[in-house]
Amino acid sequence: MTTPRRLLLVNGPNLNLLGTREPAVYGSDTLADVERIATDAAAAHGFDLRGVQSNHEGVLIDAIHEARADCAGIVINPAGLTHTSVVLRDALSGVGLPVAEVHISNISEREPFRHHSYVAEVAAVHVVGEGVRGYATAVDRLIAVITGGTDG
Ligand code: CA2
Repeated sequence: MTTPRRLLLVNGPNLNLLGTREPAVYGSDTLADVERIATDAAAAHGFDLRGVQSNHEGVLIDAIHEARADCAGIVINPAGLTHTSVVLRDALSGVGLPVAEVHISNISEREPFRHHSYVAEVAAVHVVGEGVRGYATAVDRLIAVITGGTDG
């Protein structure tokens, strides 16, 4: 089977509130802006992108499972689930697709409870602290992993 030229973008709990508060930490862009940034970055490589955001862990896990059917990789900001969720990590490792983990803020420079990521070990790409532009970085680097750096 040929590799599909599609990515799944997963945004975890509370990221639907982006742009509404805490601009000093997360900036003023909205979730729609994030999805546009990631979609444009993917399109520059001839990929399309399906975005999902949910405040419910099971919805995110179902979307990750469904990606096996038609996606070549997953870009994920697990939000607070980063620091708590073994089941999200198991879903990502279970589908076996390459994963890029992205965080808007630099989690290693924030409160100690944000320093550990359950997802980090199953991700091939890690982007932190670049703001919402980090989603474009994550897309670029994940596509390089998928295509072996040839973009083809
Ligand atoms: O820096 C990131 O991208 C985070 O994944 C964001 C999570 C946080 O729990 C992680 O430690 C780091 C928080 C997502 C909620 O974002 C909001 C944004 C604006 C207003 C309210 C929540």
